[in-house]
Amino acid sequence: MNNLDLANLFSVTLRDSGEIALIDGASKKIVKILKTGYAVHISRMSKSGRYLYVIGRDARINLIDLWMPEPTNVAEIKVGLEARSVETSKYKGFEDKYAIAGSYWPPQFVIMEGDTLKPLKIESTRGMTVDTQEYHPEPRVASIVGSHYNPEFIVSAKETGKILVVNYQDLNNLKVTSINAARFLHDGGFDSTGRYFMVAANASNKIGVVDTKEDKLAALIDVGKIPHPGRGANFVHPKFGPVWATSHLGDETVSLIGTDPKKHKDNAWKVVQTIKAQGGGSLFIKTHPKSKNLWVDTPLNPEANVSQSIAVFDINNLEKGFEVLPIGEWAGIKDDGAKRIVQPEYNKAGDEVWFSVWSAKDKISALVVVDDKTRKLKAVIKDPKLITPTGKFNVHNTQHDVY
Ligand code: DHE
Repeated sequence: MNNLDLANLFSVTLRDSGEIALIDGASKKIVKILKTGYAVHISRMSKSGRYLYVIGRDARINLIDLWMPEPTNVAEIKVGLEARSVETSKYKGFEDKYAIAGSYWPPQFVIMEGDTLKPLKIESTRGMTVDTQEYHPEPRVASIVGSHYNPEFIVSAKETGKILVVNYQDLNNLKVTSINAARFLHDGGFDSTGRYFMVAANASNKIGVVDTKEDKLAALIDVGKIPHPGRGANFVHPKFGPVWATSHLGDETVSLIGTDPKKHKDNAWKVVQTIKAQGGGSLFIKTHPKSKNLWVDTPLNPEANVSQSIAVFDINNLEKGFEVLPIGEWAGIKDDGAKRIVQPEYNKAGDEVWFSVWSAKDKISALVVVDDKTRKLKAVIKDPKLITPTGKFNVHNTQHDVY
């Protein structure tokens, strides 16, 4: 019921104001700012692209209907006291039907009606740890993805190190497959085919791989120190074939893992190459199927020149090393804000990359848009309303798991 180019809309987390900004990808104009939960965290899209789900750290979920005359908050729920993740059912026949949210406290996940947020099923994550098999009273729910291969949600329980595959076909006779991975599961995403879920067991320095077709652990891979992929980056390596990459909080490396057990069997589920980026303190890494660039941020690095810039690699010539782009400088912010550069996110076409310039709440922040081909500055989005922008979620890319 509106004329917005919804597929290229960005939902931008305004962390410290507890809001999201919807920004039009072409004009870079703020379409609307909506109130959300406290210290708002991530946005996810329903399969059809109609519903946008936003979760705050206070476990408040906002359901925003993008198809109304103007995108509007149509439902709200608090699923607990503290939470980080929300996802929606994406399997054929269940598009937009269910939403799921995982909480840190209480240790549980909640399955809801996708279009009303009416809670249908609450399940505890309490149980035994994978290694010592001791009872853990409060395993927090970290990342959740919606399977493309089965009517299932894949739920990572942090402290037990278990990945719960929750079948939503029959909520009264709920089937949950519990897969042993490794402790301290955190963030992750799919490989390029959408079949394998790659999740960081961060303090175990491992990536777990779940085959979401067979509901089995495909591998547990040692990587660098404290992997933090976000959803990771998928690309075709000139030598090793399809890979998925993660950067790390605890060191400067980027681990590339082979993800094609059919055509590149010898490389599958192995670190085929390790490259060095600017430093530790990396949170997110990104590329796009149409791009030849691999972007690695370092917002938590103690050196200002590192946290305020971005490293970019040429996928076809990784050995060459990286180029550093001074995104913080490009934002043209004169005051002494932290200006941490965080979370590269592509537009729908895959020809521009958006970065957040994340300053303190009372300082000026911005979004900087870079032309992907030329690596030159394309636009700076500044507005007093853009308070502490961090995560950005392009509707099309989030809807279709493009990353
Ligand atoms: Fe996040 C994803 C938890 C701090 C920005 N963050 C995630 C996910 C988890 C998580 C479990 C995966 C969700 C999913 O995919 O279902 N984050 C936590 C924390 O526990 C932690 C470390 C501490 C806290 O106090 O919450 C934390 N996160 C942060 C930040 O400080 C960041 C940088 C800024 C902010 O806005 O809060 C931040 N986290 C993000 C973003 C994603 C995310 C942008 C989604 C990335 C993506 O590309 O999908």
